[in-house]
Amino acid sequence: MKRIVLLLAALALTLPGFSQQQKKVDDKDLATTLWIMQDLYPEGFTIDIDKMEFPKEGLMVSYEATQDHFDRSQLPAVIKHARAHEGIVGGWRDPDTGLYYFDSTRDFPEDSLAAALAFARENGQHSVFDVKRGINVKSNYEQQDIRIIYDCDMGSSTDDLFALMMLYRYMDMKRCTLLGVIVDRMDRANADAVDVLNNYYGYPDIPIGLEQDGVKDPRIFIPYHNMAYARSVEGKPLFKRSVGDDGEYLDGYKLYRKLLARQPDKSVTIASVGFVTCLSRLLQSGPDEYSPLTGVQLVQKKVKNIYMMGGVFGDSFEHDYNFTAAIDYSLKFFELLPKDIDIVFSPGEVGDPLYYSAADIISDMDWTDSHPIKWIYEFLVEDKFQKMWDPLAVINAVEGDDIFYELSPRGWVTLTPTGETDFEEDPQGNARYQIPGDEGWSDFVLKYIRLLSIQH
Ligand SMILES: [Ca+2]
Repeated sequence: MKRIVLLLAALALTLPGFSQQQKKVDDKDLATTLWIMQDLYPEGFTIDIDKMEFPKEGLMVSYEATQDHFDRSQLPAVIKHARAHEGIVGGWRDPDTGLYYFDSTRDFPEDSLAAALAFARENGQHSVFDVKRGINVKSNYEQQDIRIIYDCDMGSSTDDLFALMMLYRYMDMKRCTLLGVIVDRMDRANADAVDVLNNYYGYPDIPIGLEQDGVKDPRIFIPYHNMAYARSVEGKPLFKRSVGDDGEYLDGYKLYRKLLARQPDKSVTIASVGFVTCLSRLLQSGPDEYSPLTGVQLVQKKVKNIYMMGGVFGDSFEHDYNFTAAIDYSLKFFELLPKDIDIVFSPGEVGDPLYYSAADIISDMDWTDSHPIKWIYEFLVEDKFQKMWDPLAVINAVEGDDIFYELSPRGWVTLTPTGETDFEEDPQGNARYQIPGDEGWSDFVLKYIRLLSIQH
């Protein structure tokens, strides 16, 4: 009978108005109630025990001090710690042991992911729980020296912008170093757009290269390239720049050569989410002022791996755009790329279900009136959504191959003159491709991108 009464008490916690009526809950009753809540919330819960409310947002990290508390007799210690700190208790079931754990928990604002992750690592916690999105963000990654060159066709689809935004956020989280950005879509306005983003996200000195002999008149989905020249009603530039209107950009392949020459051997990861014209010209290049090596030798010596948005594999019937837009360059790229460099393809079908709507984009950026991506959505593309293709190559490049993705077996990829990517399985091969995830996976990845989107 008592159990039923307590069950009802625990249920009442979910009712609005409960907190008003019953501000103070005796710690003894609270312990019993929390104990019963494991049956009510088999998936876990987070509760503010001072207000007796379920927080609606925030990033939750357990304290190390209350680790391994799963027994009824340990609950008073959890409550005592929580009362002395943020007053938040989390409960969750470990799927491996089946045990239900209770922790005193610290909450961070949802735009403070870097701080939450740092605290999680200090406290030996594997993850940070985002209450609003219902996702866990891993914190126990191995801190690696990941040096990335980002190669994009900025100025058309906005997923190139979001992928770059993620790289800045990964930089904030000390998870990678962005060595440079290559813009493989001709027209300096596209490089100027990157100049804006570099400044906006606090990395004004990241070098930018611009393709000067690439795809002629590629199609443009969303004409946002003029964002760099946006003005206020008073005629002042809306966004800060560091290269500016008079500055110059190195030719894309030249910047590759300059950056690669200075890096340790086999240390550079390339995330390529546009055309491969700059990469192709790099591979066809000869010695110059930056390096006595040929392009092929330089890539072989310095590049560790490539994550590339493009290709059509498996059952997909979609046409590839990134390779076919400049097929001669693409064929050269596939021909010249040294065979010992790992390459992971991210085919369009993996990102197809990841719709980021204009309304969600604008609302995720409601913390500021001045934001270049928000500006695009407010003034140019109000009613559209964007599929998040390009971030998938970037996430893979930073998070590694074992965490987010199911990858194909190894093999070799050859490009046909009509732009098909033929895959031949071989355990010795250098190529793999991402396998599309299920609905839950797509939902999780989109939420993760959105969580990074709101950081500032
Ligand atoms: Ca792209």
